[in-house]
Amino acid sequence: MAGDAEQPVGPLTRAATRTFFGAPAVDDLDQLKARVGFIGVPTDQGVIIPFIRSGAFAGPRLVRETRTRLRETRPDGTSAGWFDIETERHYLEGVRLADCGDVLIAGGDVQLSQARTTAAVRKIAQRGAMVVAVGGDHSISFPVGRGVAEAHGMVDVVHLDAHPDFADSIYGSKFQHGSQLRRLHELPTIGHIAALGLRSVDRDQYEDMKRLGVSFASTRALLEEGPKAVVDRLVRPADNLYVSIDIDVLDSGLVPATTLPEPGGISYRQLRELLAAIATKGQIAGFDIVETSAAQADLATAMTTAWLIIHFLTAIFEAEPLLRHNA
Ligand SMILES: [Mn+2]
Repeated sequence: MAGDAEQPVGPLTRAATRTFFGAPAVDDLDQLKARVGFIGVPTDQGVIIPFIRSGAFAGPRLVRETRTRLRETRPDGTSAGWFDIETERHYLEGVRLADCGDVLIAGGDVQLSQARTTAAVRKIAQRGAMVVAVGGDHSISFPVGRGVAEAHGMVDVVHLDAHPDFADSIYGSKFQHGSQLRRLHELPTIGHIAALGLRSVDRDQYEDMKRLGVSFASTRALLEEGPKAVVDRLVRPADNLYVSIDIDVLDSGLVPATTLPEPGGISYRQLRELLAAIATKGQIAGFDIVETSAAQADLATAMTTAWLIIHFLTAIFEAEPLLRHNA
């Protein structure tokens, strides 16, 4: 009955600042004890303005604000997981997640921001957590991948993107969102690289990838061969893998609020298949998901980003017993 003071009305408030999927916030990385450590990297200083609009700084906030099925935390601090009606199974239950906050970006000082990003990520990885970095523009994958690689000694990289991001430099800059894969390639801690889902590529970057031993598959190859066959052909089994997901690998119709939307991309289902196949090739030491932008703010893109994180984590944890069995 309306106005009945005895009626329970449930919780009255919720925390002002939402964390990724409701995971407990961890302020002191030295105290981190989690299987998965989320970190926001809210910068778009790598976007090649003015030709491309910035706005990807907002990615971590947009994803934190989404509401998916993976949102509760049990009293012991582990995740309550999520139920998937398609398989009639519950996933990620009991996994300890943590939101490590955002890297403190130093406006106007890309080198300092990148040094902080690497140091934060290295610490999360050294504490034994899988790093899940939410960008930000794609330039963050260099400092994030570097931090993961330093913590593990060596990682192979899988780059999922409509673009190769393999330019040595663009307009005189080596640290924007079209060169981070090239910078990773130069590190002694980075092993084999596979770039999948390419469809908007300069010829010189295509030649450089061939010359420097980067494996690659076009969007067309993914569509014709199927995601699993491409992964089996190009992604080598490895002890540790770093996966970089540019949301623009998807068809632009699915991610209208990404920084540089490209038509003719793969579907959400095909990307899930791709990620599930990659998860069987080796332990995922970390992954990033980038270029969710507020330039054309769109909840659909943020929801796509959030669900991809959940679906990839699910695939990783489903693949882990198989990896142990094969070892
Ligand atoms: Mn990219």
